[in-house]
Amino acid sequence: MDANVTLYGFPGSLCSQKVRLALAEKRVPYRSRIVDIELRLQNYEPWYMRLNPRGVVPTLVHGDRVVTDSARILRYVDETFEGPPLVPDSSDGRERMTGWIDQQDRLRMRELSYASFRGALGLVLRRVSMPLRLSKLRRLRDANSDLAQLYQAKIDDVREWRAAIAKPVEIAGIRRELEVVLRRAERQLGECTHLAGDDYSLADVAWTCVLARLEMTGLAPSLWAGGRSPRLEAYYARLCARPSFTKADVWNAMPRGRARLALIRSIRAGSRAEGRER
Ligand SMILES: N[C@@H](CCC(=O)N[C@@H](CS)C(=O)NCC(=O)O)C(=O)O
Repeated sequence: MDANVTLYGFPGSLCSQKVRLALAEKRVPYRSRIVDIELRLQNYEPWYMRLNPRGVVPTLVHGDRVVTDSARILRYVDETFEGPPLVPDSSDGRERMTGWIDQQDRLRMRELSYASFRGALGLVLRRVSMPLRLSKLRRLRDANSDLAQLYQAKIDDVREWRAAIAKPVEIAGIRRELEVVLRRAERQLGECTHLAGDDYSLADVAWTCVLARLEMTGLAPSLWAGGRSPRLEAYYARLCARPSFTKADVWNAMPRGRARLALIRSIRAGSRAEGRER
């Protein structure tokens, strides 16, 4: 474990998974600090807002460098650390990679996920967690005048998030955008084995986590699995078979049984070893 690299993230967060996957692919040792974004909402605490002014995970701290935003962190990890290169050599490949990362970034996966989680968890996330988020943010805004603007921006962000997940039309729009991009990916995979070319790249890191999220939320069968997009399905199977998928603990299902208890304990403890028992 390298005390010089710390990843502030949350086990189930898609953006944190992207960064964990890139670190696993590059074989970078790091210290993991869990920021609970679901129950205790530690991402809204003043110490964390000072680190990541948008109040989101992940944040990578390397020495005295603080890097936020998962797409930027992916590039930083590739440029800074030794290990297999995750950016194509050719300018065409680099352009394709950037295109796929941007398309991933534009998808509103947070809104789609929260609208799609089923059962009691879904209800709690939609009905209970949103008012709690807003009341905590308002309280912290009023108590921390130096951060008031950041808190106000986060309140606006959470309001939009809450409004979006309550509007089926808006969620259907996000889903349609996703369908278009997935069809494009199916075509692309007819030309090369990975999204940016024949080598694995940061684009595949990002899309591994999106496809896993769609599997976890039960959306995969109606979007790309079950023979709908055979190339994408085979590609996803190859991504899941990479050792990094397990090492980085990319979630394609909710943890259950002992794994769930271990997860709750590690969230309480605030840090955890890399990887999760399945
Ligand atoms: N563009 C940012 C988005 C980060 C983001 O939305 N993170 C989510 C988890 S995947 C989060 O922290 N949500 C909690 C919140 O917004 O309160 C990135 O890629 O890092």
